Amino acid sequence: MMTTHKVKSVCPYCGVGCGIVLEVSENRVLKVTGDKEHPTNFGRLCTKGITCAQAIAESGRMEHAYIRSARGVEPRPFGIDEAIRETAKRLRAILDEHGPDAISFYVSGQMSLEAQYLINKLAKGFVRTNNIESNSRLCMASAGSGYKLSLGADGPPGSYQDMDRTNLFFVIGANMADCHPILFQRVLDRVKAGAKLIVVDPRRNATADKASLFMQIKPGTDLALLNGLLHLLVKNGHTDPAFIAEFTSGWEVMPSFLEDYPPDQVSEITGIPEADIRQVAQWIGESHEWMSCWTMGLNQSTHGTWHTNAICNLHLATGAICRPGSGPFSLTGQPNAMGGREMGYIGPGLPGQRSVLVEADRHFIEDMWSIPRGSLRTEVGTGTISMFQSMQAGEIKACWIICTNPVTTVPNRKNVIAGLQAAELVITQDAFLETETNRYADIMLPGALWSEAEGVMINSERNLTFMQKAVNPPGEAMPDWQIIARVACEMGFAASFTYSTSADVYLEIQKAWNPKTGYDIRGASYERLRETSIQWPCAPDSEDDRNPIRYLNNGISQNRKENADGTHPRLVFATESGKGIFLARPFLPPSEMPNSEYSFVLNTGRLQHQWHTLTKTGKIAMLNKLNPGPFIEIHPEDALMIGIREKDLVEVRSRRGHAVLPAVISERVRQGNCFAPFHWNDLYGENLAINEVTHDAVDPISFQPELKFCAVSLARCT
Ligand SMILES: Nc1nc2c(c(=O)[nH]1)N[C@H]1C(S)=C(S)[C@@H](COP(=O)(O)OP(=O)(O)OC[C@H]3O[C@@H](n4cnc5c(=O)[nH]c(N)nc54)[C@H](O)[C@@H]3O)O[C@H]1N2
Ligand SMILES: Nc1nc2c(c(=O)[nH]1)N[C@H]1C(S)=C(S)[C@@H](COP(=O)(O)OP(=O)(O)OC[C@H]3O[C@@H](n4cnc5c(=O)[nH]c(N)nc54)[C@H](O)[C@@H]3O)O[C@H]1N2
Ligand code: SF4
Ligand SMILES: [Mo]
Repeated sequence: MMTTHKVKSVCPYCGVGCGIVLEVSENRVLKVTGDKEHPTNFGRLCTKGITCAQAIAESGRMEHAYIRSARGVEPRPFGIDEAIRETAKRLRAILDEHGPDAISFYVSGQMSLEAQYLINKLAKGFVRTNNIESNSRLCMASAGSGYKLSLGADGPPGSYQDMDRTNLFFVIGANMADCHPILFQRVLDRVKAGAKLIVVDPRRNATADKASLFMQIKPGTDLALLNGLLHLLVKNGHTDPAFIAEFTSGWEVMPSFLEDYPPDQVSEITGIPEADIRQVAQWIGESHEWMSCWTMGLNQSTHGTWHTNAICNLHLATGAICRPGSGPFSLTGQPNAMGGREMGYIGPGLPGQRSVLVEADRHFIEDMWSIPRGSLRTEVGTGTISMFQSMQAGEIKACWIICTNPVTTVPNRKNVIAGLQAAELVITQDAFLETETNRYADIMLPGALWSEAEGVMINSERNLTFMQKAVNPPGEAMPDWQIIARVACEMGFAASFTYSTSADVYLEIQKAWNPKTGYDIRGASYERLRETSIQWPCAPDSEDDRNPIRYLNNGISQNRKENADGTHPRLVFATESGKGIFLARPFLPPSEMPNSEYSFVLNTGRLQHQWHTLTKTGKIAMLNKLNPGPFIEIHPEDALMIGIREKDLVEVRSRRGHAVLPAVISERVRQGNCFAPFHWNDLYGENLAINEVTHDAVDPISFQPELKFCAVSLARCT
């Protein structure tokens, strides 16, 4: 008789982080259901969640390591031990000959916390380079740097529970209905109970369809709107002067700065009717509790950091932060991007929300890793884009890519391809054999998938969920953390990378408690996590699984602050002064504006039933039926003007390259704008890759590229 058992885990797709239950029999997952006890989804799952186990088996998995004897030839399978030795030997040779900065790492928000921690430890502590980037640079870097400047530390101050109590949702640059579907269900439950839903987006997406008021903004003009709303809140007497006085600094300059954003001018810049701007300001001002949710529409911009600052300004000015039902809530893209940010896998980061640029942080981590003081370097790079440029220039000679597919997902991707071609050594570590990036690899290492190993993932609201192992990895595939640890050992760092289980790695991570930011997972042991998910800050002996509000001055996870008069403030932000900081951020146009030759604005993004580069969802019949193929959305007036009909092949051309996609004529986009999903790439046909076209100008603070806005021409293919 067939016996089945159940294991608990987390959905490996979006940053909502839904709990799942896998029904397993004879090394196969038979069924996936939502975990009714999980505080994120209470049993609900979207289409991707329900089907998430289907890509584990018979889906083109990489079951062995592969090595290419020369560029461009077919790779040959190798034993995993031999491939790990070869990887280590070649990395070590480059390190010895050219020094630490000849090596680079490009990693992912879809790896477990343990793998993210180890790769950063290897890069910064042992190879001793800060050349480590992750796909979060394309995703959450702006939200992270914005939070740090406004509130002192990365990560949202509130939690999903705010959604059950708020009176108004201000959703800007986020298509929650498609990209965070189960969280959006929670939003809609609250809307049914009377809360308002404001949606700001240039595209009338599925989220906008449910809005109480939809603002179809001109792309790239969000700063004018955000400043304009604060202008009206001030004029309407809807700010909270007591909160501003006690918990913030920098307000002095705001009223005069905001004078430049009267509603008539904001309407002119943004294309939103003045009455709507006034209405939304009135609603926000009158809402007892209100929260904002944003994602790539604001982050993927050359002013991404400023967007987060402008949102924080609104919350600090209305005192709607750090209390149930209110706060600036940046939604995370990938299932463990929050974990990666906490581990410091973007540029200068160190574990526990630390940075190589801060001496005390370096000393703490040097001691934790038992390396001499002064080992950690302070020279830092300028992001993913420039890392691939340094490869092209020959400065970086090796790149180890784990759990990400940059040949398709980095803007202006020709630079990525040229960088990989110029590098002496390209290592990819992926769960699947056929990916666009694997085509450029010298060594390919087979990673186990989420359900094939133990580990932890942390979602948008700082909630840690344990992934139990459900099945064995196929062939010689191995958990990512273990491949990293073994390569590190072979490189000569065995004293610091010998771990027998992921639990050992996690025990080390728990030491990274940071009393400055409140980052604290000391109380979230593997033993406890096996029973239930836990939200940080979580101090040892803490009994609550849920810790929904940060920056409380209770002296538990964060240092307690005392005022000169001996009193204790209720809230202390992670800034030097302990106050939230107002930052006046003027509206500036995007960096690449349309002109007569490239007269349209291209917007790119996601569809509900596919995931990024399709290595997983593209193999699932149910999902392919729902979102079958690529397209470009064009407004009917524009289509008429350039003579394009439904399904015609359209050439989308920019200064950098072109793609050819079938037309969908749609009023969802504004006139002058077009939209294409970026899911379908080289494996699905020629000229599909939209990142041939996109541009790679970056935000000067976060180094996040402006993926949501570039100038293109459109023409019917003849
Ligand atoms: N189904 C599905 N879900 C996913 C993913 C997936 O691949 N598939 N990926 C996950 C990841 S990693 C991420 S980062 C998230 C992304 O989640 P989202 O950011 O919600 O998704 P996107 O489609 O990238 O774009 C969001 C919205 O930004 C809008 N936008 C473009 N330009 C502007 C602008 O100038 N101003 C404003 N206000 N809005 C603008 C777009 O029209 C779009 O509606 O989704 C996660 N969830
Ligand atoms: N034009 C445009 N481009 C974009 C965006 C956009 O909005 N527009 N969004 C950007 C954003 S926000 C993001 S997050 C990136 C995402 O970009 P990527 O990270 O490049 O996209 P994925 O397809 O998720 O790539 C994950 C890779 O890891 C592999 N993999 C999956 N699970 C595992 C595992 O457990 N172990 C290992 N070793 N490998 C695994 C998959 O097979 C796949 O090859 O794209 C960015 N690019
Ligand atoms: S909402 Fe996100 S985490 Fe939840 S089931 Fe869907 S894809 Fe998975
Ligand atoms: Mo993302």
